[in-house]
Amino acid sequence: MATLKEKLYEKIEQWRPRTQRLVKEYGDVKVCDVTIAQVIGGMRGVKCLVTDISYLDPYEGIRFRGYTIPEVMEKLPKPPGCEMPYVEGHVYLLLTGDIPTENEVAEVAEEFKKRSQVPQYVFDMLRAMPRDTHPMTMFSAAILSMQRESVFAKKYREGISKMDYWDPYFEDMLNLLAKLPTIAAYIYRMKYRSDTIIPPDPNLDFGGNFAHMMGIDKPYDDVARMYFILHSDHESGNVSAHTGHLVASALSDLYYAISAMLDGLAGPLHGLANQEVLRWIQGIYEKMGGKIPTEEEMKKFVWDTLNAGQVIPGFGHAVLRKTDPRYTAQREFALKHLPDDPLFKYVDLLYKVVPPILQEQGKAKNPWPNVDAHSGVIQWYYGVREYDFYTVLFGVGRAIGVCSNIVWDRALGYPIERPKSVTTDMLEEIAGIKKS
Ligand code: NMX
Ligand code: MLT
Repeated sequence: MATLKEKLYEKIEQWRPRTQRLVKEYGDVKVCDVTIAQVIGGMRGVKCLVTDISYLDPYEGIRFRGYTIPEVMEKLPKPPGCEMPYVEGHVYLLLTGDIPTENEVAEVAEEFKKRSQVPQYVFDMLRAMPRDTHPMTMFSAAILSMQRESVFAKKYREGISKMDYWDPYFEDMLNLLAKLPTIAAYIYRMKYRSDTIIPPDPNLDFGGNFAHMMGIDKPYDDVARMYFILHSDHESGNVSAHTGHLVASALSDLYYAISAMLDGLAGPLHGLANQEVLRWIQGIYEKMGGKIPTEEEMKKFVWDTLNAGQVIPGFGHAVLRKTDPRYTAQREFALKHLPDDPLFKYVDLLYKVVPPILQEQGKAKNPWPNVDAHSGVIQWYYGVREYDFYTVLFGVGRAIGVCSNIVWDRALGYPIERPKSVTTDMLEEIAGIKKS
């Protein structure tokens, strides 16, 4: 059996000529026009990034390596007796584009096991931070603190060929991903469980071990697997993926890039929206004295939030124009495992009342729920009620996709990212409202 690295190299060798040919022979072919609204408006819809790891269709949602979420969940191997696939298998899929066999999954699991020991200085550093530091700050700092471990940074200093950059990035990827569940669970137990740390169990898979270190029983292992897979990748333009890609384009190593990508994920318009959803729902819950609001009462809460100039967290999207299939996957899980949970009933009610209100208000281009509208409810149900922590879970998952993308960025020799800016004067000239 070819190892993951051999298989990856084979794929890279096959892929390189396609990229090289496009640049050499078709480099002048136009991909799209760019309007002034796009230049000012966050580059929405500008096609200027390449990834083959996932693609986001506005109406269908995400496909990982060509597979929809239900297909990924069905095709990837699962631990015995579990509902959700091995995260290790998803790592294999994102990197190679192939559905792995059980043996290939076991190989990734073994690699993670060998590389999972977190250096003691990471824990020492976390313990030196004020305990009320946001968990995302802790998570990002923990990863940055390990930068000295980077294989790529060392190889670069020694003088490695550009064609081989992907190899030490791949080593950094496995070394880093292997440690993330332990670091995340450590932050959780240190901050929110009276500093009672649960050591890893080397016999468990990525998701199972995370659930074990969180101290939460089955089926939380499946929740963890589902969560990490669903959040892994969302093509390249979202803030976290784009930040990781951008930082690594300067040949900053993966520790720098993943720490930076987490900093982008920590914004309330991006990954932090999952904690904002819970905070917002809790506010309603308190006002209602714990009762489920009627449809009319809920509509009033939604309008009050909009009229106060705030966004409804968990709704809207820069690309999607339909309900996020990641939301649907979590909704299906909730319908099966927690149909009577009061918080689920809130989310269910919001699914009913928010889209027509956003449509009536007429501002949001997408009135439908995104992934963040649902994720907190499931965590809450299984006892993870400290919603500040939710974005860390998103971050563990997102690291898998962003690392895979960065390995491929280096394999295909993508250059340093450097778009061009213009001045307002120049835009006015282009618009014809000002003469030069
Ligand atoms: N509630 C209220 N207003 C909204 C919402 C919403 N959920 N979504 C968009 N709008 C507003 C938006 O603020 C903007 O207003 P204005 O013209 O006053 O600036 C207008 O509608 C047009 O925005 P769009 O073009 O529809 O959205 P955009 O692509 O700029 O932003 C989001 C996308 C996701 C940032 C935006 O929909 C939002 O703020 N949603 C709430 C926060 C959220 O759930 N974020 C998580 C996204 C998923 N993730 O994990 O990252
Ligand atoms: C994501 O998963 O990154 C979010 O849905 C945001 C996006 O795709 O823009």
